[in-house]
Amino acid sequence: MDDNSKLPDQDFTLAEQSEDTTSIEQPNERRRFLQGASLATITALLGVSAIPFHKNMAEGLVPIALADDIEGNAALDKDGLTIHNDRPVNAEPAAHLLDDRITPQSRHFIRNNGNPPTSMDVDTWSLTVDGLVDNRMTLSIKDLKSKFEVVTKQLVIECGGNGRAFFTPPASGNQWGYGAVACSEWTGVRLVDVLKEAGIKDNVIYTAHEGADTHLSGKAGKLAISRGVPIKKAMDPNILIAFEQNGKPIHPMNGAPLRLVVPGWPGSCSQKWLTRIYLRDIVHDGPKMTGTAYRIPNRPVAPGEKVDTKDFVIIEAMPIKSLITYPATGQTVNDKKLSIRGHAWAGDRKVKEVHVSHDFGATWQKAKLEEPANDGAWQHWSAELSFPLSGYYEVWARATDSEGITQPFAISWNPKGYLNNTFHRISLVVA
Ligand SMILES: Nc1nc2c(c(=O)[nH]1)N[C@H]1C(S)=C(S)[C@@H](COP(=O)(O)O)O[C@H]1N2
Ligand SMILES: [Mo]
Repeated sequence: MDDNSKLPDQDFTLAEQSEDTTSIEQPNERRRFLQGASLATITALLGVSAIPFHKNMAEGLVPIALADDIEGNAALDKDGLTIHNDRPVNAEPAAHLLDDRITPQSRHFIRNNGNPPTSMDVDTWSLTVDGLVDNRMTLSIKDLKSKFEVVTKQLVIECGGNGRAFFTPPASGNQWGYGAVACSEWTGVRLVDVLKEAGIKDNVIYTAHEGADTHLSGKAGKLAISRGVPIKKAMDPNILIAFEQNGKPIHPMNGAPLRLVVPGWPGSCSQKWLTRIYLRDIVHDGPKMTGTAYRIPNRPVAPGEKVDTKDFVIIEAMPIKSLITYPATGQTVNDKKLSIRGHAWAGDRKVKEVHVSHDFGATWQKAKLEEPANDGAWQHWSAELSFPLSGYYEVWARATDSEGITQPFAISWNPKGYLNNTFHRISLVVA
């Protein structure tokens, strides 16, 4: 496998992209080989006697059992996460490690753009709220707890680059598979309550967020990332300034002792180690708000096409997506009947339906779908499958949102590999 090969520099590279410290680990040649391989070769590589639904396999479809090269390594005290990078730390769990209804701290992915702060002291931490407000405020965590209503919600955080590993040609950045998503239970105060207390001036259009992490260059005063949301979005009562994760202090790598949680929008909006929120009368232009960072072309582009930055728009709500969290991909099962399950989520919308297929998408069966625990939480689904014969199968999941938008089989390419919400495919061998 050539999964350590480096991509040649791409000419859409822009200023903030050169700050990327990330590497490429894309198995391109192997993919091309597999796309051209015969049924006999594929069957032999899979080590099975048959692929019962092989007639449904589209030309060039790479069996997911051979396409996945995501392995589990231990990351910190996180549980079996794959490490993409150790400076800064970026790590994700395999899909089956996300089987819990509420994601444990130990399995919440880590996406760091800079160096985490060295001190995360809950007693001395302070949050400044300023910019275009009537009353500038500096609040301790104790102040937040005593001045505002404290609420607990299950909220999805998903990196805008989740699924980047599956783009061809590869997009630069962390090669996230399926696991840069989580739904922990967050306790904190509503952002809207804090902003209202500060008094929002009439000309405000955007928020701006700052955290205590430092830029990788070590330059004093240089921020690693500072993003914001339109003021209309900031009024969403599901956005929390959180100080607890799953009833415990927030994990140090997930933003202890204070972070924003903006469910349904790219994870980058959810500033960790939060120290400041200021209100602006322009679209915020902090690091990773401009250029190609967390932005996509305003039109479909050809794979590898060079796109002018003026044609990029900021990513807002994340698209409909689902995961199969049980069983793990690659399992051999002895039963011809199997219960499978997972989660689905839909940005600012709700999930209306989930369907599953065990015959490469020729037929689909409706899964049982639960209501979310609260707005901003993912929804759990389950289904019973029966397999007619022994051999290699793929199970695919596909969710549809409340506006009728369904996950696609393939997604149009974009330069930074954002918003990949194609079906989750797992492989199973029925003995
Ligand atoms: N201060 C700070 N906040 C941050 C980041 C960061 O690097 N620094 N990364 C952002 C990105 S890109 C994502 S996807 C989420 C990830 O949250 P997690 O690491 O808790 O999973 O945090 C966001 N908040
Ligand atoms: Mo992210």
